[in-house]
Amino acid sequence: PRTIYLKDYRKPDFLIDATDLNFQLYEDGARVTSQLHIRRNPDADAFRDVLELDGVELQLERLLLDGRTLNPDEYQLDDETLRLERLPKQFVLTVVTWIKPQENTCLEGLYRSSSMFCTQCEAEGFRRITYYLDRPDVMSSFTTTIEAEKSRYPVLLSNGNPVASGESGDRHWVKWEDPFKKPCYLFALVAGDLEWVEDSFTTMSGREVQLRIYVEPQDLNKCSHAMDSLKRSMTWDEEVYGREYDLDIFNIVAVSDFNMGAMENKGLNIFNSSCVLANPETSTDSAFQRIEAIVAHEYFHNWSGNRVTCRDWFQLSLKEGFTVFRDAEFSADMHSRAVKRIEDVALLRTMQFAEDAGPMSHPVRPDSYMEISNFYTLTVYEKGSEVVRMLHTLLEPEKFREGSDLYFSRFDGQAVTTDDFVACMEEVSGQDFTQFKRWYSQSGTPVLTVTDHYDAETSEYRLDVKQSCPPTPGQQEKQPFQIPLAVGLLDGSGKDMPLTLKAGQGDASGADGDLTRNILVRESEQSFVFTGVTEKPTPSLLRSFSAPVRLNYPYDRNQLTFLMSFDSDGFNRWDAGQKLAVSVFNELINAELKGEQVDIDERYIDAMRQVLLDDKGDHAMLAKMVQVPGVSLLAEQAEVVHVDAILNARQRVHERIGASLSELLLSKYRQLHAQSGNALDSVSMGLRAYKNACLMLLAQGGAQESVALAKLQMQQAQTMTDEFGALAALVNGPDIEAAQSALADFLCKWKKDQLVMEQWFSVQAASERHGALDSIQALTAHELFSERNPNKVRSVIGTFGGQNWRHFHAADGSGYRFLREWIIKMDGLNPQIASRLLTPLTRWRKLEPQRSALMQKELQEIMAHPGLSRDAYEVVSKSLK
Ligand code: B3K
Ligand code: ZN
Repeated sequence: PRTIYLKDYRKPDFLIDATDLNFQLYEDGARVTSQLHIRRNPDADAFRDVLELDGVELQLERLLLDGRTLNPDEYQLDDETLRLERLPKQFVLTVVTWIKPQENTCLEGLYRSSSMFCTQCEAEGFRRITYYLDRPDVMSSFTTTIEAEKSRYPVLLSNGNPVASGESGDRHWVKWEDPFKKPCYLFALVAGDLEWVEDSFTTMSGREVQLRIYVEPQDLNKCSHAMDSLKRSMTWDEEVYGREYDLDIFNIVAVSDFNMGAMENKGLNIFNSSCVLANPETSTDSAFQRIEAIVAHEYFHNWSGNRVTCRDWFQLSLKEGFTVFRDAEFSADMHSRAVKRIEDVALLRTMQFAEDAGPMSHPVRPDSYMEISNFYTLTVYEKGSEVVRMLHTLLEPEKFREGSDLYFSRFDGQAVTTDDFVACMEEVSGQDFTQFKRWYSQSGTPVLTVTDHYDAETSEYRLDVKQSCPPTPGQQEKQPFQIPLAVGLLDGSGKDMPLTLKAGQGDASGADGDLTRNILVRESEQSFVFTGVTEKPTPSLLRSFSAPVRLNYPYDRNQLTFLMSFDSDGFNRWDAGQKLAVSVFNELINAELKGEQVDIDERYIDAMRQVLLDDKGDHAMLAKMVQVPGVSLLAEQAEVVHVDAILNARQRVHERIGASLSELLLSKYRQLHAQSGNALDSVSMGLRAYKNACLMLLAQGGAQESVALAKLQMQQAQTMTDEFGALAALVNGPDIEAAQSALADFLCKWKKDQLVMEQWFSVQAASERHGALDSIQALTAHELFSERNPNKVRSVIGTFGGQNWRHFHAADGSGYRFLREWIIKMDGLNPQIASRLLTPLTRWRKLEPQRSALMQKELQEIMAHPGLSRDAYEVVSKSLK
């Protein structure tokens, strides 16, 4: 496959001013007639009179130029392009293609999901619908007419507003018009027998918008949460960014077969049903929160993505990083800011850091790709969001808002770059972001190594900061980054000391006397001196995770327990606990590798005890504080991953928590259970989260009491959070029979609900006890499993490879072999899904030698497979390099 480079970007030679589409949908295929109003691009870099339209798996039936049918010798056709030369300055091209949505298993372009037709065009799916300039910098006015059998497809939807409709015989049609120009990746169409819930929203300028969520009839009772979330998002974007919705209609459709979470098509968002449908009986609190965030994310794209879009796919983070930042701030405003930050950073540290240290490592703005679908990554999304967050920190909220206003007004209706975005932030703030922009171009996770020195005589406290960044593919040497490092200094009683930075010793945001300052690290080595520091402080560094870096500071465990109790920064209180836990784990792991026995440091158990004794803290936060670091985090932080040593250490820690803290966990559980109820507010959710965390710790610690409690909780549960929390505790608890019978009961109760069953699949696939390879194989043979449904594949195969460390990494290589077989099977059906399943195997270099060799062997097998997709080829070849 060919590699595409950012440096080769050229403006399009032709523009498509208007795109008129007509779809005739049948049971055996679809006829697409498109009329393209094309003209030469006056701003083309060096105009070439060759029109190359993208098209994949299309059957071309007719081609007309200004109404005249072209003969096959007047154009060239190959597998991926339709080429025309010697064209007039301006013309209408009519293209008629026949496509087969029924046979489309890659779920890009137009395909069938249950009994409906739907589309997914980002990034390059539109070329599977008709020949087109399938690139985001070609923006066009779309009209879409959909014609289908009336009884099977009473609902016909596309972007914009319906402007006409009609019937003839058993068929009917609807014509949609989108008043906003858009690139074709934002095109959408849905046809099906759907029902809907409806609501409305009045925008800040008083316009009335009709809101609808379309679902299959059985899901009508699962729409209200998404609808409420949508209205909250609309209000928030008006209040925080001054952004108003711009069409008269906003539609959401839930589909069950979908490659990702959701898609922000103009005026017609299409969602994976798991990311929009919820009610308390069937959905956990985490699902509620995830749905709220995704609904918001897709809605926010209407400005950050649709009104202002990307020039090319290298700029993907322009819309994704910014929109993730926007949805994270929205969630922080709706719930607990510290808890949201903890969740996001935990994801970044376990998954994005691993990606950035692996063979697919790439900058937030990549400079090359083979298959763009492989670049919808944690780096582009989550690290991209961290980069926008740092700009927000450097500008502070008011200036940042000015910058975003400028960005939206200057580039409205255009396709632009991350440089254009940063330029707006420079312009309003007067800051120079030349160095900052390395965050977009350099890959890898920077490492900050901090040491300190206190001088009692001068009352000066100095931080010595070194930064470095490990080599990544294609980037051996790195230039220093500009890093905002948020610092607080605690006195002996745990109070923040006012901070005064010594003149001439680097910059920091804020003012002298502030309790947190963002010092600006710009050099590879740099010192910062605080004056008037009356006693030796305990530093609280990288507060709220002010930059996406690894921080090394030689904390001793007493300092960490001190920070856990007293840090005024909630995120850092949690992080101190994490650091303490990780250091205890590393001690256990290293001892085991040397064949030694060490005791678990009592200070860790004591710190957990203190958390459990805390009666004042926020429950959602305490639930995070009692969590034991997962295998993925420990693996990411290790130089070489010794799976058995990590699993044994976790086992020991859980048993020890069980032995020392069961009484306390039990009483905490009972106390929280009595209070938690089934309301859906943040406080009740926090109570349930904490309660279920206690139950899980009891189960993992082997406490027999956990079995009876979980059974009872499951029987009496009025919310899925309680029901599933109990099931998970049984599945991870000491009584195998109790777990089996709970799984059977749960299946019996919920087998009609696909989304609930996906949870049932994944709780088993992740389980050390119930997820041995033969059980996983049985799950893939289950009647409710389907290899055509990405959610099912993710919940079994994806969960097994990503979370089930014990069995996926079985020493005989059976887990690796199983995954390889599934990757090859899926690659023939759905390359995007296959490519995602590859991730755990790409980490082979970090494993100890035996496992590493076994994993490498499977990658080589995949590589040798004939007809491998471009998606899988890119990941496998880069992983083996
Ligand atoms: N923009 C889509 C992602 C499309 C992925 C295509 N492979 C969802 C989102 O980020 O909002
Ligand atoms: Zn997005």
